[in-house]
Amino acid sequence: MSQQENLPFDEEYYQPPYKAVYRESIENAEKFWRKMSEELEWFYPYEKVLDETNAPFYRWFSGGRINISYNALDRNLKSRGNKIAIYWENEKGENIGLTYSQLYNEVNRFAKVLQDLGIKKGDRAVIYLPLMPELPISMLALARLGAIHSIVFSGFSVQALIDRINDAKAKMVITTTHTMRRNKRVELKGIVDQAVEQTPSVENVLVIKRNEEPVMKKKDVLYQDLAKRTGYKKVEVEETSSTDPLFILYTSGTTGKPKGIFHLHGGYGIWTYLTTKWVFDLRDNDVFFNTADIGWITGHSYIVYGPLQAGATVLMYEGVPDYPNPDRWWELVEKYNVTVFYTSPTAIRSLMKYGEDWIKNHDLSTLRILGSVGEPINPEAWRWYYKNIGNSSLPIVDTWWQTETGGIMISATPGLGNYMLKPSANGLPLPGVDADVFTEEGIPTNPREKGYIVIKRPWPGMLAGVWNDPDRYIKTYWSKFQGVYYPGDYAVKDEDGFFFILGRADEVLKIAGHRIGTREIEDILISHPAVAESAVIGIPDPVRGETAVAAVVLKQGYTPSSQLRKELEDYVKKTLGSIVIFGGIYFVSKLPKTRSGKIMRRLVRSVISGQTLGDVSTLEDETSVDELKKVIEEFS
Ligand code: 6R9
Repeated sequence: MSQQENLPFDEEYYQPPYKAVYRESIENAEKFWRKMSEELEWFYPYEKVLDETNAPFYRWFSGGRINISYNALDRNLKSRGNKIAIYWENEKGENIGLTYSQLYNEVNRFAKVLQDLGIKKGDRAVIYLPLMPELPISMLALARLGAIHSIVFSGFSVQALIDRINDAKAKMVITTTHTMRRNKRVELKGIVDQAVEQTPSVENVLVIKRNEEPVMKKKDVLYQDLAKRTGYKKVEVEETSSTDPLFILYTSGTTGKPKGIFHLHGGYGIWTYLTTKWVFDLRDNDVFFNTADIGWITGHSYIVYGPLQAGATVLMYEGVPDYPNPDRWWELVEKYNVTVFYTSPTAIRSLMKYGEDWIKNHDLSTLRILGSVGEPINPEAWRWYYKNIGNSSLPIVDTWWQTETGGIMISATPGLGNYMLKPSANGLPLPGVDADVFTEEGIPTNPREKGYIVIKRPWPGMLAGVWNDPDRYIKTYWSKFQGVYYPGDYAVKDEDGFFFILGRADEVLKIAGHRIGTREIEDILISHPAVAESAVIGIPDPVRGETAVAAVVLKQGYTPSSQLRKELEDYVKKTLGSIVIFGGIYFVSKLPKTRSGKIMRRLVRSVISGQTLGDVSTLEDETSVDELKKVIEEFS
């Protein structure tokens, strides 16, 4: 980013202790992690820092007993009982504040209700809730019992819910009637009702009542009824082992079937706690506003588990940034004296278009650190954020990480004195993160040469595996290069060791920062009666980062029309979720394929984005490419 000349990026901005801490974490790993783990409370000490006997199924702090919900609540009760843990506000300005002791009480009451419904250690429950207080409450309650939560983002729809419930064999679904978006009602329970018709493992649907009477179905139980009967009682915390699963979060990969990434109480607990402190530097008087949804990993780790274990105050906002006006977030920053603000490049770009007047009327002077996550941030958005929200003086931590990594891996670390920012760079690896960039052949690239980012040793926040699919775990993450973790992103590293993440190296899209696989969209498209075949690719979008474009072959008897195009779009949104945003659907009579019949998505992408085709020697029928070109020309 050429406009950042005034930014500090020379040696003197390496304040201690980042360098020393990083060096210690690599050279003296065992001792380092022993020391770090002492900051949390253990029921029983672990035997081994890192158990490598079943690599790559590495296990951290094995033999120990620790519970993340206990560390977030019980541990903080003693010193911070009366401190606000969670502020919540919605579009209308309705709000509540829960202190650590109130949150503790709510979580215990919720846990008792769950227990009475037969939920016990190891059981899975799917949570399908908007950003309402019961979302973190139910997570922490399940974790308290040693049960495993799997949150499905409320922007997903019926099919996505069915697939996740069935893969996890969830015993329970926790939901509510609806949420409000731009003053419009968004139905949730109706979607659950449809889904549970196809999910035999579900015994109960626990319905949380909001301001309307839910229509109850046969498996439904009303939370408020049970909670009233239960009252506020303490529920014994389950002394889970470090290696017991805490949650499964489904994420997209290169096939149509989402992967159940699962994380464990010990390693994930320590990683989210430490990274919260290292990156966001949270102290006792901070108010942390993370605009992510808890349905994605960013919310799991940095609305709930990291900040609450660190004893911080978080702000949760149920609504969109530009309703009722485009200053909704700045209003909240001012009202709650937010000090650390974390958002996505897409959100920044969507607010840029409204101009700066919406910011000027608000006092943002409490802010001290800004963050970005989810996709690479483009220079214009960075500059706008830095200048208008950061008053040309605040550090922007551009945090690179993934569902799989549990927490932030590469970023500046103000909590360790490292404020060093470089144009377009994510920053340096966090302590314990042994990152590098490899060529296709698996050797380190030269400085500034593009390659694949890799992590060369296990770290505590790493995924424990893919639920029900150990082979996929090995194949996806540990097979491209021998013995190192492969995240699937392109990157470069410069001569000072700074990493620049360039984007996905696989068939995964980031639409408005939301991760979705092209194959998942293809699978839904071909389940529509009119569609015979489809190839979905991503194209750049000025606001959303990327959108999905589909080339579709229709079945006999169907003819292309703008009406059918609209119908397919709606069908995908209704079935998979509203997060899928199309940049175009093109009807063709055949797709470019190899002689062995494989769809050549690379060629579809080249044609649609107007790039040169590259190697076409395996293409079976060149007219397929010509036709697609023609269709696109006609369309535009
Ligand atoms: C946390 C999260 C992971 C993918 C990741 C990468 C992209 C995330 C980024 C970034 C550049 C950043 N990504 N943060 N790219 N700069 N600061 O987003 O998790 O939804 O699993 O997505 O997002 O491509 O591989 P997840």
